[in-house]
Order: sequence, then structure tokens, then C-alpha cells
Amino acid sequence: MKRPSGIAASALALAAGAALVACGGSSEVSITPPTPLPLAAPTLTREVLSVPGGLSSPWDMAFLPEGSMLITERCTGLSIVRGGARTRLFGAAGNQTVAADFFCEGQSGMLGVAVDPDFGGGNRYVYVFMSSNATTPRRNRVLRLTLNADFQSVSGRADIIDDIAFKQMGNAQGGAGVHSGGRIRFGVAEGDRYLYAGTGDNHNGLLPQSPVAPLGGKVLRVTRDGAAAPGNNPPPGFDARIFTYGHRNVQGIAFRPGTGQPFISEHGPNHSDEVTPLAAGGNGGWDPQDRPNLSCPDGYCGYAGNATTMPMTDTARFPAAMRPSWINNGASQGLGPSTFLSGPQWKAWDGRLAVGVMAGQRIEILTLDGDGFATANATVAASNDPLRARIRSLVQGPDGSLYVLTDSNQLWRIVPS
Ligand SMILES: [Ca+2]
Repeated sequence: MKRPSGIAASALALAAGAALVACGGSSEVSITPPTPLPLAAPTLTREVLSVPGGLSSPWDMAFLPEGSMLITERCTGLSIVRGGARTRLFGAAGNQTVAADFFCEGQSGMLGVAVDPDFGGGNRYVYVFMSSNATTPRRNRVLRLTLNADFQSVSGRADIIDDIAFKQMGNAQGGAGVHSGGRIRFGVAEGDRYLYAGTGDNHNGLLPQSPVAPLGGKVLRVTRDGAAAPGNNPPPGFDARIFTYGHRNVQGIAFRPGTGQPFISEHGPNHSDEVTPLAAGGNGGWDPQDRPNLSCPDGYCGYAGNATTMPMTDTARFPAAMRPSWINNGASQGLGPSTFLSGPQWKAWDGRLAVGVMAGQRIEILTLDGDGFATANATVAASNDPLRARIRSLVQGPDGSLYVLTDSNQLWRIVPS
């Protein structure tokens, strides 16, 4: 007999279920468990949310356990949106607390924001990634702040990482302040409640494979005090805070539901945006230092050559390099943020990885196999979508919806059903 499938199988399953009920659960009834129907993709409802005071170059957001949203703007600072009101907490002039050393330049400024896993337990810690001119040369830093009980102010600034690389001056490759990375996220697995920070290569050919500070082209993993987290496993001689290295410009950090494995998304140069599942101590294989047969202004080969001569993952130089799970084909479109979708409201997309594309102006939904390699992709906000925009931040909110910040200064909510 031909195996029933699709709707026919569903009808059979329903009929079998009905028979069970009608028989009052008799043990005489024997059925073969029906083959589950493949779940459909969710229907998406999109809306643009109003943020009091508007947004200017929003970069990242995070939710507090009680539902308030923290939001960063690159040149302004950290705000909280709570109960329909918005308060500017920390950063440039106009905030409750002005950080005298804060500045924005190029792609840098107030970038990532994260909430401590024990915030609700009472420590009230939040974290930001920002550029600081407190030192010469300038650096990117990760700060820990205490959100006061009034939710309207912060205190207790602690600079837990103060030696993340910052591009000091413009050159032939581009302006100052570019390729800073900037995403910060806490691990979700039991035993992995450490802070991950994505950093960038600053258009510096030596940084990604460099073992020491200033830290650039790395994923750092630290305690809430900024100490190296246990289990980072970098090669001998490497700064112990380094979780992975050999990256170009890490823009997204996400943790796979169930396993907690970290995945990153990062820009390619003129090719090969990558999504990569990380392993402690791993090398992402980006090595843009001067090499023969390429023209590399300022000692940076990042824009020279092509996917073969200047690969995002150079398995010739680094045979053990971590392999990307997905490569955005063609020219680089600027992979930005990423987050896993989680929960039955996402139907077939439950457990898939959402990756925001900036120049590409869309969200990719990646289906991953057990090893984290992409087997399929779907697209949200395609070229004919009125909400099409450069995607800057993706966070699943406490209501299970996907929140999106765009370079068009908008906050969207994408509600699945
Ligand atoms: Ca790579």
C-alpha cells in the first residue's frame, strides 16, 4: 500500500485519534503512530514600533527579565524603554550618566548590550561595548554597569575589558573606527554563563592571528569581572580571554537551543560572508597579513584577491580552521546580527538561525544540521518588501517575537503565528 503522506496522513491520524476517544481508551485498539506532518513555515506579521524620542543609528537591544528593553544608539548611548517611556541612561551628553571618554567614530561608538543572567537574581548588571578615549591609543571596551532599582539610572561602572582594538586613523582601506566588532552576548548553556564579545580586525593585517592584546579579530569569553572564562582553550601563548581567533569582523553571536553552541556571523571582504559554529580555541582562518602576489596597501590584504587567494577561511594555511556553516554566495552583503528562533510559535522555523544582512537588506533563516551546517535557507524581507532595510540587531523578545533594529532607525516586531 502506498504510504500516506501530507494531508492524507493527517486525516488518518485524526481519524485514529477520534477512534481512540470513541472507544474510551480501550487497550484493544492498536494503531501505528502517524508520521508527523512537516511543520509549515510561520505566517509573519510585521509592525514598526514607536520608540519615544525616536532612534538614531540604533545598534543593539536586550530585554530585562521584567520585559523592559535596553537599546543602544551608536553615537548617543544606552537607553531603557519601559512602560512606554524612554530614559537615556549612559553615554553622550543628555544621558543620566555622561561617560566623558565615550565617543563615536566610523562604525564604532555604543554598540552591543547584554543583560547579566543573574540580573533577576539581584545583581542588576548590564553590559555595553563602547569606544573609549580614556587611553592613547583609543580602545574599545566592555563595561559593566548596575541598573539602579529605579530603572532610570546606572551606577558602578566597571571596565571589565579595556584592550579591544580600535582603528585609530583612516588609511587606504577606509576610515578610522571601522571593523570594531561589538556584539556581546551571554552563553545560555548550563555552565556557560560567560560573556562573549565579538571584535574586529581594524583593517590590520596582523590582528586576527595575533595572540595578544590589543584584541581584534577575536571572540572573547570572560567572567562578569572580565577574567578569562574557564575552558577557553586558546593555543599556548595566547591571551587567556581568547575563545576563538582568526575572524574578520564579528557582528553576530547566537547560541543554539539545546546545545548552547555559539555561532557567529561576520562580514566577508568582497566575497564570502560567513556563519561559523565555534569551538573553544578555534581559528576562524582569516589572515589578511601581507602575502606574495597580492597588492595589500597598509599591509592589509583583506580587500585583495578573491575567495581563493584571500579566503575568509584559509584552510591551506590553517588546515584545522573552523569551517563556516553557511557562506553568503557572491559579493559580500555584510552579514550582521544573528539569533536563533526558539519556540513552537515559529513552527518549522523553531531552532533555525536568523541572520540579518545589512547591504543585502534582508533576514536569512538558516536550517542547520546536527553539526551546525546549513542545509537550506529562507528569506524574510526580500527585495519587494516595504520594510526592507539594513538589519542591525536581531533579538527574540520575551513574547517569542523577533525584534529587529535597522539602519533606517526603525524597530520592528515580527510576530509568528
Ligand atoms: Ca572563517
